[in-house]
Amino acid sequence: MRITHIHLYHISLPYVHPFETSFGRELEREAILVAVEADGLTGWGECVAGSGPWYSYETIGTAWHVLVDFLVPALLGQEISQPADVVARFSRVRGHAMARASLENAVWDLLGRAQGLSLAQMLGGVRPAVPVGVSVGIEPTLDELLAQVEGYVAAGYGRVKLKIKPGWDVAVVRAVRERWPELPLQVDANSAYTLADAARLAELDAFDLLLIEQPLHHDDMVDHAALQRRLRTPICLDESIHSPQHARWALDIGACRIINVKVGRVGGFTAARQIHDLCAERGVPVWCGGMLETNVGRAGNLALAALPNFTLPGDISASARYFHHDIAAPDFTLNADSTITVPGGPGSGVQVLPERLAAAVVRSLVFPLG
Ligand code: NPQ
Ligand code: MG
Repeated sequence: MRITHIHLYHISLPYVHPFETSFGRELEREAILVAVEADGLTGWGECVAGSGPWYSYETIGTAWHVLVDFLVPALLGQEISQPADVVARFSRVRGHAMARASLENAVWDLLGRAQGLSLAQMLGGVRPAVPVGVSVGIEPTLDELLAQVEGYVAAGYGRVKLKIKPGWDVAVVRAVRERWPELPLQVDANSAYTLADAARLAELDAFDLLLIEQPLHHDDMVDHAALQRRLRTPICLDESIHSPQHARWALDIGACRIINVKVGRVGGFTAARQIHDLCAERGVPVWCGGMLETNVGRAGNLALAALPNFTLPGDISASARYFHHDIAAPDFTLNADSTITVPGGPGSGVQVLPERLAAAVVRSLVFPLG
Protein backbone atom coordinates (compact mmCIF):
# COMPACT_ATOMS: atom_id res chain seq x y z
CA MET A 1 0.00 0.00 0.00
CA ARG A 2 1.32 3.43 -0.87
CA ILE A 3 0.81 6.00 1.91
CA THR A 4 -0.72 8.95 0.06
CA HIS A 5 -1.77 11.26 2.91
CA ILE A 6 -0.94 11.70 6.60
CA HIS A 7 -3.04 13.85 8.97
CA LEU A 8 -1.94 15.15 12.39
CA TYR A 9 -4.49 16.35 14.96
CA HIS A 10 -3.43 17.97 18.23
CA ILE A 11 -6.43 17.48 20.51
CA SER A 12 -7.46 18.32 24.08
CA LEU A 13 -10.09 16.45 26.13
CA PRO A 14 -11.12 17.32 29.74
CA TYR A 15 -10.86 14.45 32.23
CA VAL A 16 -13.92 13.22 34.09
CA HIS A 17 -11.85 13.63 37.29
CA PRO A 18 -8.49 15.43 37.74
CA PHE A 19 -5.49 13.05 37.66
CA GLU A 20 -2.62 13.66 40.10
CA THR A 21 0.70 11.80 40.20
CA SER A 22 4.01 12.47 41.96
CA PHE A 23 4.77 14.92 39.14
CA GLY A 24 1.60 17.00 39.30
CA ARG A 25 -2.15 17.38 38.77
CA GLU A 26 -3.78 17.60 35.34
CA LEU A 27 -7.33 18.53 34.30
CA GLU A 28 -7.26 17.65 30.62
CA ARG A 29 -5.52 15.26 28.26
CA GLU A 30 -3.69 16.73 25.29
CA ALA A 31 -2.77 14.17 22.64
CA ILE A 32 -1.86 13.87 18.98
CA LEU A 33 -3.91 11.64 16.71
CA VAL A 34 -2.34 10.58 13.43
CA ALA A 35 -4.19 9.23 10.41
CA VAL A 36 -2.47 7.48 7.50
CA GLU A 37 -4.29 6.98 4.20
CA ALA A 38 -3.74 4.39 1.46
CA ASP A 39 -6.04 2.71 -1.09
CA GLY A 40 -9.04 4.65 0.23
CA LEU A 41 -8.52 3.31 3.78
CA THR A 42 -7.47 5.22 6.91
CA GLY A 43 -5.46 3.90 9.86
CA TRP A 44 -5.34 5.76 13.19
CA GLY A 45 -2.66 6.04 15.86
CA GLU A 46 -2.42 7.99 19.12
CA CYS A 47 0.67 9.75 20.43
CA VAL A 48 0.66 9.51 24.24
CA ALA A 49 3.23 12.23 24.95
CA GLY A 50 2.09 14.61 27.68
CA SER A 51 1.57 18.36 27.81
CA GLY A 52 4.88 18.78 29.63
CA PRO A 53 8.10 16.74 30.03
CA TRP A 54 7.11 15.18 33.37
CA TYR A 55 6.48 11.48 32.76
CA SER A 56 8.88 11.49 29.80
CA TYR A 57 11.03 14.06 28.00
CA GLU A 58 8.60 13.77 25.11
CA THR A 59 5.82 16.36 24.93
CA ILE A 60 3.08 17.23 22.47
CA GLY A 61 5.46 19.88 21.13
CA THR A 62 8.49 17.60 20.65
CA ALA A 63 6.34 14.87 19.13
CA TRP A 64 4.73 17.33 16.71
CA HIS A 65 8.21 18.52 15.66
CA VAL A 66 9.62 15.02 15.19
CA LEU A 67 6.51 13.87 13.31
CA VAL A 68 6.39 16.91 11.00
CA ASP A 69 10.11 17.20 10.29
CA PHE A 70 11.32 13.57 10.31
CA LEU A 71 8.75 10.77 10.66
CA VAL A 72 6.03 11.93 8.28
CA PRO A 73 8.61 12.66 5.53
CA ALA A 74 10.11 9.18 6.05
CA LEU A 75 6.71 7.51 5.51
CA LEU A 76 4.75 9.72 3.11
CA GLY A 77 4.58 8.31 -0.43
CA GLN A 78 6.26 5.04 0.63
CA GLU A 79 5.12 1.55 -0.31
CA ILE A 80 4.33 -0.37 2.91
CA SER A 81 3.33 -4.04 3.12
CA GLN A 82 4.11 -4.83 6.77
CA PRO A 83 4.85 -2.99 10.05
CA ALA A 84 8.55 -3.90 9.74
CA ASP A 85 8.73 -1.55 6.74
CA VAL A 86 7.83 1.35 9.03
CA VAL A 87 10.27 0.26 11.74
CA ALA A 88 13.03 0.19 9.11
CA ARG A 89 12.18 3.68 7.85
CA PHE A 90 12.30 5.07 11.43
CA SER A 91 15.45 3.23 12.51
CA ARG A 92 17.68 6.33 12.17
CA VAL A 93 15.62 8.21 14.78
CA ARG A 94 16.99 8.05 18.30
CA GLY A 95 14.47 8.25 21.12
CA HIS A 96 11.10 9.96 20.53
CA ALA A 97 9.42 6.59 21.00
CA MET A 98 5.92 8.06 21.50
CA ALA A 99 6.14 9.99 18.23
CA ARG A 100 7.36 6.87 16.37
CA ALA A 101 4.74 4.62 17.97
CA SER A 102 1.85 6.83 16.88
CA LEU A 103 2.71 6.48 13.18
CA GLU A 104 3.79 2.83 13.33
CA ASN A 105 0.57 1.92 15.14
CA ALA A 106 -1.52 3.84 12.61
CA VAL A 107 0.05 1.66 9.91
CA TRP A 108 -0.80 -1.52 11.92
CA ASP A 109 -4.42 -0.28 12.02
CA LEU A 110 -4.35 0.50 8.29
CA LEU A 111 -2.95 -2.94 7.40
CA GLY A 112 -5.50 -4.64 9.65
CA ARG A 113 -8.36 -2.81 7.95
CA ALA A 114 -6.95 -3.71 4.53
CA GLN A 115 -6.54 -7.38 5.44
CA GLY A 116 -9.72 -7.76 7.52
CA LEU A 117 -7.70 -8.69 10.62
CA SER A 118 -8.02 -7.32 14.14
CA LEU A 119 -4.96 -5.86 15.84
CA ALA A 120 -5.17 -8.68 18.39
CA GLN A 121 -5.04 -11.28 15.59
CA MET A 122 -2.09 -9.52 13.94
CA LEU A 123 -0.19 -9.34 17.25
CA GLY A 124 -0.92 -12.93 18.30
CA GLY A 125 -3.53 -12.34 20.98
CA VAL A 126 -4.96 -15.41 22.73
CA ARG A 127 -7.64 -13.93 25.04
CA PRO A 128 -11.10 -12.63 24.05
CA ALA A 129 -11.16 -10.36 27.12
CA VAL A 130 -8.31 -9.06 29.29
CA PRO A 131 -8.16 -8.52 33.07
CA VAL A 132 -7.98 -4.83 33.93
CA GLY A 133 -7.61 -2.52 36.89
CA VAL A 134 -7.77 1.16 37.63
CA SER A 135 -5.01 3.67 38.41
CA VAL A 136 -6.12 5.98 41.21
CA GLY A 137 -4.40 9.35 41.42
CA ILE A 138 -3.23 11.20 44.52
CA GLU A 139 -6.17 12.97 46.21
CA PRO A 140 -6.23 16.09 48.42
CA THR A 141 -7.18 13.97 51.48
CA LEU A 142 -7.18 10.31 52.52
CA ASP A 143 -11.00 10.43 52.81
CA GLU A 144 -11.28 11.53 49.20
CA LEU A 145 -8.91 8.76 48.11
CA LEU A 146 -10.95 6.15 49.99
CA ALA A 147 -14.11 7.49 48.34
CA GLN A 148 -12.47 7.15 44.91
CA VAL A 149 -11.35 3.59 45.59
CA GLU A 150 -14.79 2.76 46.96
CA GLY A 151 -16.41 4.00 43.75
CA TYR A 152 -14.09 1.94 41.55
CA VAL A 153 -14.48 -1.21 43.65
CA ALA A 154 -18.26 -0.74 43.49
CA ALA A 155 -17.99 -0.32 39.71
CA GLY A 156 -16.36 -3.75 39.56
CA TYR A 157 -12.63 -3.08 39.27
CA GLY A 158 -10.82 -6.11 40.68
CA ARG A 159 -7.38 -4.51 40.92
CA VAL A 160 -6.40 -1.06 42.13
CA LYS A 161 -3.16 0.87 41.63
CA LEU A 162 -2.42 3.75 43.99
CA LYS A 163 -0.11 6.58 43.03
CA ILE A 164 2.37 7.23 45.84
CA LYS A 165 5.01 9.85 46.70
CA PRO A 166 6.93 10.75 49.90
CA GLY A 167 4.29 11.80 52.42
CA TRP A 168 1.52 9.89 50.57
CA ASP A 169 2.60 6.28 50.88
CA VAL A 170 2.66 3.91 53.88
CA ALA A 171 -0.31 5.40 55.75
CA VAL A 172 -2.38 5.59 52.56
CA VAL A 173 -1.60 2.01 51.54
CA ARG A 174 -2.31 0.81 55.09
CA ALA A 175 -5.72 2.54 55.10
CA VAL A 176 -6.72 1.03 51.76
CA ARG A 177 -5.44 -2.42 52.76
CA GLU A 178 -7.32 -2.33 56.08
CA ARG A 179 -10.57 -1.43 54.34
CA TRP A 180 -10.14 -3.97 51.47
CA PRO A 181 -8.04 -6.84 52.91
CA GLU A 182 -8.40 -9.07 49.80
CA LEU A 183 -8.19 -6.44 47.04
CA PRO A 184 -5.36 -7.00 44.54
CA LEU A 185 -3.38 -3.79 45.11
CA GLN A 186 -0.21 -2.22 43.68
CA VAL A 187 1.53 1.17 43.88
CA ASP A 188 3.30 3.48 41.42
CA ALA A 189 5.78 6.14 42.58
CA ASN A 190 6.71 7.57 39.17
CA SER A 191 10.34 7.94 40.32
CA ALA A 192 9.60 9.96 43.47
CA TYR A 193 12.12 8.14 45.73
CA THR A 194 15.86 7.48 46.06
CA LEU A 195 17.81 4.58 47.53
CA ALA A 196 17.97 6.59 50.76
CA ASP A 197 14.25 5.80 51.10
CA ALA A 198 14.81 2.02 50.95
CA ALA A 199 13.71 1.45 54.56
CA ARG A 200 10.48 3.37 54.00
CA LEU A 201 9.77 1.45 50.79
CA ALA A 202 10.47 -1.83 52.61
CA GLU A 203 7.58 -0.98 54.98
CA LEU A 204 5.30 -1.55 51.98
CA ASP A 205 6.28 -5.24 52.11
CA ALA A 206 3.71 -5.59 54.91
CA PHE A 207 0.71 -4.95 52.63
CA ASP A 208 0.84 -7.87 50.19
CA LEU A 209 1.19 -5.65 47.10
CA LEU A 210 1.34 -7.19 43.63
CA LEU A 211 4.25 -4.88 42.80
CA ILE A 212 5.92 -1.52 43.41
CA GLU A 213 6.21 0.40 40.13
CA GLN A 214 9.19 2.65 39.28
CA PRO A 215 10.10 3.83 42.80
CA LEU A 216 13.49 5.30 41.80
CA HIS A 217 15.01 7.53 39.10
CA HIS A 218 13.31 7.40 35.70
CA ASP A 219 16.43 6.27 33.85
CA ASP A 220 17.89 4.08 36.60
CA MET A 221 18.44 0.34 36.67
CA VAL A 222 21.42 -0.01 39.01
CA ASP A 223 19.74 1.43 42.10
CA HIS A 224 16.55 -0.49 41.33
CA ALA A 225 18.61 -3.70 41.35
CA ALA A 226 20.01 -2.77 44.76
CA LEU A 227 16.54 -1.92 46.05
CA GLN A 228 15.01 -5.15 44.71
CA ARG A 229 17.52 -7.10 46.82
CA ARG A 230 16.08 -5.35 49.90
CA LEU A 231 12.37 -5.83 49.06
CA ARG A 232 10.15 -8.88 49.14
CA THR A 233 7.59 -7.14 46.90
CA PRO A 234 8.46 -7.35 43.18
CA ILE A 235 9.71 -4.12 41.60
CA CYS A 236 8.08 -3.36 38.25
CA LEU A 237 9.87 -0.97 35.91
CA ASP A 238 7.91 1.49 33.75
CA GLU A 239 9.79 4.71 32.86
CA SER A 240 13.23 2.98 32.71
CA ILE A 241 12.26 0.57 29.92
CA HIS A 242 12.53 2.43 26.61
CA SER A 243 13.19 -0.53 24.30
CA PRO A 244 13.63 -4.32 24.14
CA GLN A 245 17.33 -3.75 24.91
CA HIS A 246 16.45 -1.91 28.13
CA ALA A 247 14.18 -4.80 29.10
CA ARG A 248 17.03 -7.30 28.64
CA TRP A 249 19.49 -5.11 30.57
CA ALA A 250 17.02 -4.72 33.45
CA LEU A 251 16.38 -8.47 33.68
CA ASP A 252 20.09 -9.30 33.34
CA ILE A 253 20.98 -7.21 36.40
CA GLY A 254 17.89 -8.03 38.48
CA ALA A 255 16.50 -4.49 38.44
CA CYS A 256 12.89 -5.76 38.40
CA ARG A 257 10.78 -8.92 38.43
CA ILE A 258 7.89 -7.51 36.38
CA ILE A 259 7.72 -5.10 33.42
CA ASN A 260 4.99 -2.59 32.56
CA VAL A 261 4.73 -2.48 28.75
CA LYS A 262 3.45 0.76 27.27
CA VAL A 263 3.34 0.77 23.52
CA GLY A 264 4.11 4.49 23.31
CA ARG A 265 7.04 4.42 25.72
CA VAL A 266 8.80 1.63 23.81
CA GLY A 267 8.13 2.93 20.28
CA GLY A 268 5.24 0.87 18.89
CA PHE A 269 3.60 -2.55 18.72
CA THR A 270 6.69 -4.17 17.18
CA ALA A 271 8.94 -3.30 20.13
CA ALA A 272 6.15 -3.95 22.66
CA ARG A 273 5.72 -7.49 21.33
CA GLN A 274 9.49 -8.06 21.42
CA ILE A 275 9.54 -7.13 25.11
CA HIS A 276 6.58 -9.45 25.68
CA ASP A 277 8.42 -12.30 23.96
CA LEU A 278 11.68 -11.72 25.84
CA CYS A 279 9.88 -11.65 29.19
CA ALA A 280 7.91 -14.80 28.30
CA GLU A 281 11.20 -16.62 27.56
CA ARG A 282 12.60 -15.50 30.92
CA GLY A 283 9.46 -16.34 32.90
CA VAL A 284 8.88 -12.67 33.77
CA PRO A 285 5.24 -11.48 33.80
CA VAL A 286 4.28 -8.29 31.94
CA TRP A 287 1.19 -6.11 32.02
CA CYS A 288 -0.12 -3.31 29.86
CA GLY A 289 0.37 0.18 31.23
CA GLY A 290 -1.91 3.10 30.47
CA MET A 291 -1.42 6.74 29.53
CA LEU A 292 -5.02 7.98 29.89
CA GLU A 293 -5.52 7.38 26.18
CA THR A 294 -8.56 8.04 24.04
CA ASN A 295 -10.42 5.01 22.72
CA VAL A 296 -7.92 4.86 19.82
CA GLY A 297 -5.00 4.15 22.13
CA ARG A 298 -7.10 2.04 24.48
CA ALA A 299 -8.17 -0.27 21.63
CA GLY A 300 -4.49 -0.89 20.88
CA ASN A 301 -3.72 -1.55 24.55
CA LEU A 302 -6.50 -4.15 24.72
CA ALA A 303 -5.16 -5.92 21.63
CA LEU A 304 -1.64 -5.97 23.08
CA ALA A 305 -2.86 -7.20 26.47
CA ALA A 306 -4.43 -10.22 24.71
CA LEU A 307 -0.92 -11.71 24.24
CA PRO A 308 -0.22 -14.76 26.42
CA ASN A 309 2.37 -13.33 28.84
CA PHE A 310 0.22 -10.31 29.80
CA THR A 311 -0.75 -12.17 32.95
CA LEU A 312 -1.28 -9.23 35.35
CA PRO A 313 -4.26 -6.83 35.02
CA GLY A 314 -3.62 -3.81 32.79
CA ASP A 315 -4.09 -0.09 33.51
CA ILE A 316 -6.91 -0.19 30.97
CA SER A 317 -10.13 1.09 32.47
CA ALA A 318 -13.55 1.61 30.90
CA SER A 319 -13.92 4.69 28.69
CA ALA A 320 -16.15 6.33 31.31
CA ARG A 321 -13.21 6.55 33.75
CA TYR A 322 -11.43 9.04 31.50
CA PHE A 323 -13.55 11.38 29.31
CA HIS A 324 -17.19 12.43 28.92
CA HIS A 325 -17.08 12.37 25.11
CA ASP A 326 -14.32 10.29 23.55
CA ILE A 327 -13.31 11.02 19.94
CA ALA A 328 -13.78 7.37 18.87
CA ALA A 329 -16.51 4.74 19.26
CA PRO A 330 -17.60 2.35 20.58
CA ASP A 331 -16.79 3.07 24.21
CA PHE A 332 -15.25 0.27 26.27
CA THR A 333 -17.13 -1.02 29.30
CA LEU A 334 -16.10 -3.18 32.23
CA ASN A 335 -17.34 -6.78 32.27
CA ALA A 336 -18.60 -8.31 35.53
CA ASP A 337 -15.31 -10.22 36.00
CA SER A 338 -13.13 -7.05 35.83
CA THR A 339 -12.16 -7.68 32.21
CA ILE A 340 -12.64 -5.62 29.07
CA THR A 341 -13.47 -7.38 25.81
CA VAL A 342 -10.76 -7.14 23.16
CA PRO A 343 -12.12 -5.39 20.03
CA GLY A 344 -12.78 -7.63 17.06
CA GLY A 345 -11.48 -5.40 14.30
CA PRO A 346 -10.79 -4.92 11.52
CA GLY A 347 -7.72 -3.03 12.69
CA SER A 348 -8.25 -1.37 16.08
CA GLY A 349 -12.01 -1.95 15.90
CA VAL A 350 -12.87 1.64 16.85
CA GLN A 351 -14.01 4.42 14.52
CA VAL A 352 -12.99 8.04 14.94
CA LEU A 353 -16.08 10.28 15.04
CA PRO A 354 -15.44 13.35 12.84
CA GLU A 355 -17.65 15.75 14.81
CA ARG A 356 -16.15 14.67 18.17
CA LEU A 357 -12.66 15.03 16.72
CA ALA A 358 -13.47 18.49 15.32
CA ALA A 359 -14.73 19.59 18.74
CA ALA A 360 -11.46 18.49 20.42
CA VAL A 361 -8.93 19.76 17.84
CA VAL A 362 -6.45 22.46 18.84
CA ARG A 363 -4.50 22.44 15.52
CA SER A 364 -4.16 20.08 12.58
CA LEU A 365 -2.00 19.50 9.53
CA VAL A 366 -2.33 17.35 6.41
CA PHE A 367 0.52 16.01 4.26
CA PRO A 368 1.47 16.50 1.50
CA LEU A 369 1.37 20.13 2.60
CA GLY A 370 -0.92 22.10 0.28
C1 NPQ B 1 2.04 5.48 34.80
N1 NPQ B 1 -0.20 6.14 33.94
O1 NPQ B 1 1.78 4.28 34.83
C2 NPQ B 1 1.19 6.48 34.04
C3 NPQ B 1 1.51 7.85 34.39
C4 NPQ B 1 0.87 8.91 33.54
C5 NPQ B 1 -2.47 5.43 34.29
O2 NPQ B 1 -0.92 5.65 35.99
C6 NPQ B 1 -0.25 12.62 30.41
C7 NPQ B 1 1.06 12.29 30.18
C8 NPQ B 1 -0.96 11.92 31.31
C9 NPQ B 1 1.67 11.28 30.92
C10 NPQ B 1 -1.06 10.20 32.97
C11 NPQ B 1 -1.11 5.75 34.83
C12 NPQ B 1 -0.36 10.91 32.05
C13 NPQ B 1 0.97 10.58 31.85
C14 NPQ B 1 -0.42 9.21 33.71
C15 NPQ B 1 1.56 9.59 32.59
O3 NPQ B 1 3.06 5.86 35.31
MG1 MG C 1 3.89 3.98 35.93
